[in-house]
Order: sequence, then C-alpha cells, then structure tokens
Amino acid sequence: MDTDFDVVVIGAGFAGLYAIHKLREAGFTARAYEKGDGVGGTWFWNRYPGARVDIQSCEYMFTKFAELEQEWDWTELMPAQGEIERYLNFVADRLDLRRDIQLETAVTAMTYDDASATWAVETSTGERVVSKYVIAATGCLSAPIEPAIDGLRSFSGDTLFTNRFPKEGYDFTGKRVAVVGTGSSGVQSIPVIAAQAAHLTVLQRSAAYSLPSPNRKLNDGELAALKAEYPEIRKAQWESPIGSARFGAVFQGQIELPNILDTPWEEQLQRVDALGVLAAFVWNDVRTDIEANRAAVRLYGEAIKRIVHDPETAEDLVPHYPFGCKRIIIDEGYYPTYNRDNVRLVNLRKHPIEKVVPQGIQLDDELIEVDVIVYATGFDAMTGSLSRIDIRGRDDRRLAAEWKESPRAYLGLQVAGFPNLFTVTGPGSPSVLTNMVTSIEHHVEWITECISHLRDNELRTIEADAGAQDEWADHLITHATPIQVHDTCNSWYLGANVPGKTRTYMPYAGGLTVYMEQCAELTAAGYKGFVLA
Ligand code: NA7
Repeated sequence: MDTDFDVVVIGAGFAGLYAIHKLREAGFTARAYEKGDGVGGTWFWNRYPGARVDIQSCEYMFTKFAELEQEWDWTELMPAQGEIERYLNFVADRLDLRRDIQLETAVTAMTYDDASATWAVETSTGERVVSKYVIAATGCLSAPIEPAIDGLRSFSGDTLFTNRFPKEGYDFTGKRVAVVGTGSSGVQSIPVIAAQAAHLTVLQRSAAYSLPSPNRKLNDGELAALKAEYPEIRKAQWESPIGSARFGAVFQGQIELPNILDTPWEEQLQRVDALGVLAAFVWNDVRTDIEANRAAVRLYGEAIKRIVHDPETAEDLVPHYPFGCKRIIIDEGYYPTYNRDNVRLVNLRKHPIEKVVPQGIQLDDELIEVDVIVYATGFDAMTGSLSRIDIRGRDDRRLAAEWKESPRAYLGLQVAGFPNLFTVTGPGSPSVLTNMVTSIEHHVEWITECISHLRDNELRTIEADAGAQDEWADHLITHATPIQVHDTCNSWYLGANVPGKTRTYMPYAGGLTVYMEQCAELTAAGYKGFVLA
C-alpha cells in the first residue's frame, strides 16, 4: 500500500527534532506533527517564570553534532527555559528541519491496519495520513493535569498553568496571587512571582526537597574552554549512568560522604552550618537505608529552620516522605522567599481546599481572596501524552485501556499489540532518571537503526513480545529502591499523582549505561523480545 510518509513523528521537542534528522539521514520520508505553534516541546510549553533545567548547559544539548555544538553559545551554567527554546530553534534552522514539521497540529487518533501494516493518523486539523511507522516523540512530562478542584473555572480573576504559561509572559505586579503546587514548577516560580506580586499565598499539599541552584553566568573564557573540551565531556557523559558526568559535581565537590547513622547529631549540625540544606543529602546511606533517610529528613528540617524565620512555616516546609522518592528540585531563593512580608505558606494538609470561588480559593476555614491563581500541579507523566490520543493497535486494542491497567512498554520502546509504533523514552526507559537529552538520542538512534533494519531485510513489522514486555515490567520493580516505591512516596514516577492511575514504578532505575548495553545485546541477538515479521 502506498503511504504518505514512511514515518509520522509526533512532537517537535528534543526527540522529534532529532528523529526528523536521523530519519532523513537514513533516507526515510517523515512528517512531524506538533501541537504548539513553535518547536521545543517541554521547553516550548513550560515557560513559567523561573523555569530552568537541572543539568549543566554543556551536557544539555545534542551530543553528535561536532560543528553545531561549536556554533551555539550558552550563557549560563544551567540554562533557563528561554535559552533552551532558542537553542532548539537554532537546531531546527541549522539542520533545516522545519520543512518536515507541521505546527499547530495535534495527532488526535491513530489506527493500525494489519492487512497493509500501516498506521492511519488523524490530526486536529482534519487531515488523515498513512505511514508505515509512527515515532511518538511526545515527551515524558507533556500531558498537563488540571487538578480536580470544585469550581476551578468559576474564578473571576486570571487562571494560569505553569505548563501552558502565556507566551507573552504575565505581569504579577501589584496582584494578589495564589500558587497551587510545590513541585519543581511551583518551587522555581514562587521566588520570581513573590518578587513581583503585591502578595503571594503558596498552597502546599506536599513539601518539596529543594537545593539552591549553583547556576551562574558562564565566566569570560569559560565557554571557549568548555567548547575545547566537548569531546571529553561527551565521552564522560556517555559513560555516566545518568547521561551526565557533571550532575551533582557542582554540589558535591570534595565533600566526603560518611554514613549519617554513624555521625553524632552535633557533627551533623556542623555540616548544616557549612552546607545549608545540602547537608541533609550528602550521606552515603540516605538513598538505600530508610532509617538513614529519616535522619536526613530531620536534618533537612533543621537546615530549613535556620533559613525560614517563622517556626510554623519552617515546620510545614519539611517533607513527610523519603528523600529520593521524587527528583530533587533546584531552586533560586526558594526558602528565603518565605521570610518576605508579602508571602504566606498554607499547609493544605491542615487546611484543605474546599473549592475555587469567583473571589479566590475557599479553604475549610478561610477564603483566600486573590487576583490570579497559578496552578503548578504537574503532569500525567510518561504515559499521558500518548494515552490521551485515541490509539488503536492490532485487533482494535486501545492503548489507553491497556495502559490504564498497566503502563508498560518493552524497554520503554514498544508496546505489545502496537506494531511499528515506537515510544521515545516511554514507560520502562531510564529517561526521567537521567539527562533526558542523552536518553532521547539513544532511543532515536535505536529506532532509526531498527527501521533501517526492517527496510534492508524486507520485514514488514516489529512489535514487542507480550511475555518480554511483562518480564521487563517486573525487572523495573526489582531495580527501584525501597525509597522510590515507599508507601509514603506519591511521585509521578509511580503514577501516584493521577487519580485512578495504576501505581507502579515506571522508569528503569538500573542506569543508562547498563540499559544501553542490554538494548545492544538484545538487538545483536536478533531483536530478542521483539517479534519481527
Ligand atoms: P510535580 O512535581 O508533579 O508537582 C505538582 C505539585 O502540585 C505537587 O506539589 C502536588 O502535590 C501539587 N498538586 C497536584 N494536585 C494538587 C491539588 N489538587 N491540590 C493541591 N496541590 C496539588 O509537577 P511539576 O510540574 O512541578 O514538576 C514536574 C517535573 O518537571 C519535575 O519532577 C522535574 O522533573 C521537571 P503532591 O506532591 O501531589 O501532594
């Protein structure tokens, strides 16, 4: 059967852009559909004030373009949203990718036809195209959650979402603002909003673990020195289990890592004097031993008390779940913000939200009157962006229904029953526990080589074997630490932030290097765990 394109790519963020380039290089025709009116994916949508990556700029870029990387000038150690978005636009222009990208077009439905081994893809613009393969470059944190709060739409002021923040920005000057949510989007935006607003009320359900960002402008000559070192940086990056040899290095330096359980309280406090909140994290035993973890949380509380003057606020800022259950946040001035006269923290565990009303947010015992509400309430992570598309595979199997029961994909790359559909950094991949760019590059390269293999060997389809997929899902559980799956851990890694979502650890926690070796071995063994026809 004739197809419109060899491959449909969904999304034009890091993954979609790299996919177009690699597919073109391998001689395939491709069309990428992107919902937004610009490229950038996560970095297109999440343009809230203070949005910044937690990986160093020299590692948060494509690693295989020796020329291109020399042409791009980062200005900061850990770039902000705007600079990353500009970088991705630069890549799109420089590699001439735009001619294969259709913006403002969401993929709404996809149906697999067994007889022709093709996918019929429908879009929000009413188009219907047929392709041999689909690459879902849809991102791990791309399906926003609108919190189930009564009356959300009844608010008469401005309602903003961090993950769909207005392109033109928003001026909080003179406004009474409420921020709901204290994950990284909330924590990063709160200091910036507080500095502008007349008054800010932070509504916190779970306290965060957050470290002061080591970000700074790159010094004179520093970028040139980094550029000269790019080959070594890349090598180290690809040898790192998290795709970033520099992650954490800026914090840890030469700090020793004793066991917290072997360290007297007075000595622990001395470390707080020297390191602030960071003191709670730099112990050998905190990530593996739950008792050590509890000791670290106690120390974390001490560190917060030394920054935040109001004792009740300081107490409310201490998390009640283990450190390491969620990704640590990197903030710029988060805790000191609570010493400002115009900022107030509300602990929703003590005073839950009843509903949103036209004037603001009604708690159990108080009405918080505001002009603006900012929701920083997170994502249906890893699966949401695909399960929100009506995807029907072999025998009319619906991806959303299958993932509702169990969000699984073999190696995070393919789902049984959905031939020739590839998930870049899908559930079961190391992705979100690593530098996303490195993980994305690995997946896109694997997928392109796989499709080339099918073409070169005149094979029609590849599909995950259901048994191999189940085994992989079991394997994920064995790698997750007791802390990552602890009863009190309600992370999005577990899907625990989405009402009704199956609670299971979705990412592969065994490290990127081990994972890549496994992918290579399975591929060399004739795509073991996949069915090729
Ligand atoms: P997160 O990390 O999922 O944070 C969402 C926050 O919103 C979190 O504090 C939630 O509390 C809170 N939340 C969610 N729903 C509600 C309701 N209904 N009421 C009050 N509070 C609510 O999302 P982010 O966008 O901040 O960060 C996502 C990732 O981006 C991050 O991990 C980094 O990898 C980059 P909860 O914890 O569920 O009690």
